Amino acid sequence: MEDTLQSKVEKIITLVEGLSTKTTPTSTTPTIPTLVYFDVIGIAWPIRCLLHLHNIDYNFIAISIQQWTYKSANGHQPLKSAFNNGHVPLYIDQGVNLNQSNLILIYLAQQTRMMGDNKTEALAIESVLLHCYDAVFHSNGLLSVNITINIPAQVVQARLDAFMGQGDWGLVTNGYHNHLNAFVKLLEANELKSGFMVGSRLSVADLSAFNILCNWYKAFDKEVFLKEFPILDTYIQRIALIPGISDYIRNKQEATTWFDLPSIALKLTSSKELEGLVGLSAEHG
Ligand SMILES: N[C@@H](CCC(=O)N[C@@H](CS)C(=O)NCC(=O)O)C(=O)O
Repeated sequence: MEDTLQSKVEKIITLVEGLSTKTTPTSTTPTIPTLVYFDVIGIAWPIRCLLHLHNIDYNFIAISIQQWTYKSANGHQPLKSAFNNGHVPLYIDQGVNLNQSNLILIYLAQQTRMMGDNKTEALAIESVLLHCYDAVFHSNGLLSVNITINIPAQVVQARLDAFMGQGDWGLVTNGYHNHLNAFVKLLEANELKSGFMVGSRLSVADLSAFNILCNWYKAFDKEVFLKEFPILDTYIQRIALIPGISDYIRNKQEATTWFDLPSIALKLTSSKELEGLVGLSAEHG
């Protein structure tokens, strides 16, 4: 018999609680890492791409929006409550239990030599990671602009206007442009002019910047991105051509950038929005 939504949610909760209560490794801590996230690209793309680049095997527990938003009789979302901070991603291996995306990235980058070649580069990389975070979550970040569910239409429109730089709040914050101008400055601040965000080689800063620039911003508004930020387009095209990354984009990455339900968001809801962003085509369905 097919699992009901409730029983599926209960199973995932048992799984997650079994993992997340272990702050130190025990005999039952999984021997291969586990990553829990939504079944979308979202903010887990750089984590998953890094694991792919380094051939690190891991269990992926994918959560759907229906499972996440499932409410029990008391009106609570039981799955959300299973996470210490009420959010995903969650990453667990024999050494750590991390519930913050940037921490997961830094931890994995340290294990895989993707955190630069010295302390100065490591700080510059963190700075890029923090900016990537701002571009999604900070006021006028793309997430709050994109999400529409349960938000009155006027508020959705006002957020969008500000994000696109229109109206008083848009002029003050410079929305979209502020976020992307900062990426241009970060790229130009690399004195080595290597084409990477930091230093002379690929780092986790490039994985995170690629995700935000390509899968979020370019997918959200291709026209503005191409017209006003050609430097950033050249950058993402170059990063996409790195063999392990092309392989990840073509063969592994999930079909959607966000939830596959148009009623939830303005854009970034379907695999179509990912097509042609970097001149590679997906080889899977
Ligand atoms: N600071 C956290 C924020 C994570 C976060 O907000 N994740 C979103 C998905 S991208 C989430 O859990 N959304 C569902 C919710 O907050 O209920 C991190 O970077 O990991």
